[in-house]
Amino acid sequence: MSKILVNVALPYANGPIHLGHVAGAYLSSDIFVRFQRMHGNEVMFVSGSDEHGTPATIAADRLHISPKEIADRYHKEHLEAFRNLDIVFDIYTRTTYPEHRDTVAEFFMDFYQKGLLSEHTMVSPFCPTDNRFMPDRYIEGKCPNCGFEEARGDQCDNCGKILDPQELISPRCVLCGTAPEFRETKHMFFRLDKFQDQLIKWLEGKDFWRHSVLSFTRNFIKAGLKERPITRDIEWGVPVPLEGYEHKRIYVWFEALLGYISGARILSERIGRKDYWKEFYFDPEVKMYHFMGKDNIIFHTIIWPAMLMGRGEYNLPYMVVANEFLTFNGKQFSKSRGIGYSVDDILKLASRDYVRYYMSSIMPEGSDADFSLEEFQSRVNGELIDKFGNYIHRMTSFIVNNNLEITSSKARPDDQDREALEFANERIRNYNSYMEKVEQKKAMGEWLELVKYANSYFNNAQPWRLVKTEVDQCISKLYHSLVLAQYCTTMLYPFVPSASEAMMERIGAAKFSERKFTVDLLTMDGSEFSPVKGEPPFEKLSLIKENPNFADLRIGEIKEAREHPNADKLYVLRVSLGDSEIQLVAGLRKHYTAGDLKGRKIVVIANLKPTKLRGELSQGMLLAADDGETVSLLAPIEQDLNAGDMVKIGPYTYNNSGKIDLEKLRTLELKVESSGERVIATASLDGKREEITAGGQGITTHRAVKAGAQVR
Ligand code: B3M
Ligand code: ZN
Repeated sequence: MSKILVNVALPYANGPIHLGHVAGAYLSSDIFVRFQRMHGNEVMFVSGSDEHGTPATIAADRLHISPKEIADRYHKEHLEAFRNLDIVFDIYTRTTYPEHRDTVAEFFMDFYQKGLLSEHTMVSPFCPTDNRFMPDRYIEGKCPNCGFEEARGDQCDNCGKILDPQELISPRCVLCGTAPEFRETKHMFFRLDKFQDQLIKWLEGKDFWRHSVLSFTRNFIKAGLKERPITRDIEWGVPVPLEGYEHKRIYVWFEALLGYISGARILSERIGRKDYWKEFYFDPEVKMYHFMGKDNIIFHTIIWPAMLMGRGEYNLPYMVVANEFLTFNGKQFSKSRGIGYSVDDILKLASRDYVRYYMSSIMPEGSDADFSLEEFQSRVNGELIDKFGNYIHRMTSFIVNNNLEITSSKARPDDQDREALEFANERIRNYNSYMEKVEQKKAMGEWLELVKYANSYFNNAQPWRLVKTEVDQCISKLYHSLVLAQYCTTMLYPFVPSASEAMMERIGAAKFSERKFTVDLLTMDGSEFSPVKGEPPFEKLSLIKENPNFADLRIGEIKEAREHPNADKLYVLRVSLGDSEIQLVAGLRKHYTAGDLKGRKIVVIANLKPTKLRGELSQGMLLAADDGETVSLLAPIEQDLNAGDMVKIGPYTYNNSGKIDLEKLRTLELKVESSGERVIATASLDGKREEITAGGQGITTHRAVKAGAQVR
């Protein structure tokens, strides 16, 4: 039995956990931990919320709430999302915990006293309107490289070029539009350059790492390591324990990495073993694994080991595992554009077992993987259900229906049985080796091989024929079949824990009921069974039904509102749909002033047949609720959506079926219904009442209207 430390990248607490995160690091690490524990190893499994940094403040600014409120909301949501996928850490820490601040101060001062920090003056963007230094990401302007108008101060999202805000053409503050001044400001730098040789030496023994991780890291070091600023002119972050730095904070990445240690320390306190964490960080026998998405590699293979080297007595990572990206029908996940699934979204469509099964089978280990609902459905139905679940269901039902008592003493292994067990042991050896190397997709392949073999073993044995004439032979065949089922279920456990537990109960594996999942279940000796009968264990997925949503609903932004020249109740609006603009004619002059409308985020039907209203073209329709007294435009609950973002009806985005007329639109019976203290918009689609949502959040009205009000 050995100790293993598993640290998983701390997700930014600023948006929903989506399947890209799950595929990137979180599912892999959970599978690895369950496998190691099955082999009797003592694992400490740490992750948590990375709550500081510009991602949190950008989200907070957009929602006009504090970064702390953002962090509180998403920390809770993330923990929930992981638990709902059976991803259970020993601690899911927070970088806003006071113990984290103390750990950061301890490391910072240790480096300061050792001369591993140096102070330099930098030139940073200062916004005279906001009267504060702005993080580079808060400055945008024209990219000097490609001319993109909204390039960010740290990187141009269009051409990917790393930028310095001073390179931007006509830079402006994203919050207020003011042109920034570039002022001098002092910061502390971590002397990463001092670790160049030590890191190269440490990497020599890492040829078992994934090629992409090792080569990316070696190339980065070869380019020459430079000292890196680890303080920032920001308000939201971990304080800097230095005179004169009261208004500065620690750079988010430098402190977030220390979340692994502060998390381990907090866990130790919680379990009443204050020094337990030291057993994992100071014992050179302990293997430290890191799991993260590929955009976090350098922080974990260069900065983090250097920080640990800087302290001297800490273990260094044994293996850094980075998966590639998950795309959705070929596109990157985008909450606002309705591409891909958050964990909450996908669990509305399928159980955690099915999601884990499919995600494990497409794990982006060596290259990006693509998630498709079609493949999700076919893999779950065709493999987990048809090959695994139904096989166990048929076998256990047969045994119970025929009142057969299956014991190891009645096993009479013949050549075929010995061959079957040899085949199984070969699969198990490969499975264990792949799992140790974190090649989990290949390990799953071994599982599927054995499941298919076990199916044909059971069918070839034809127990339904044997039971009539050779009961002993029948019992012996069924015993070996139950052993194969025990092996398959045990191998599946790290991937699909809940379903595996249910299947173990179904076959009535005695060793399981005593000790749950241990590697001992992968040997035949001592295996006894008391199978039970039950309903078919799994229900087939039928996700790919015709998408009935014919309405192209979008978030729009009113750019301009002018009075209609020939109608005193109508406005002519210019509305942005992100990458396009449309003109709408709307009868809102009795309910809104033009100034009230400008800049407002609304919901638009973008595929209504165009028409002329009193001579003015109207290319769509905006949605407003009217309860007979008050008229209110529909609006997203939180304003952090962009013009053009998709609006779903239930789980469906627009099915691209083309232009519709008002009569067709009316079949949606759009209205607002009460939901807590507000109303939310709903529609009738395919005979079901569905909620209308955008970016995972509901659509409401910005004025109080009565529940039941029609939307037109
Ligand atoms: N929060 C980056 C990310 O969420 C960062 C990981 C920190 S691990 C210490 O992608
Ligand atoms: Zn500003």
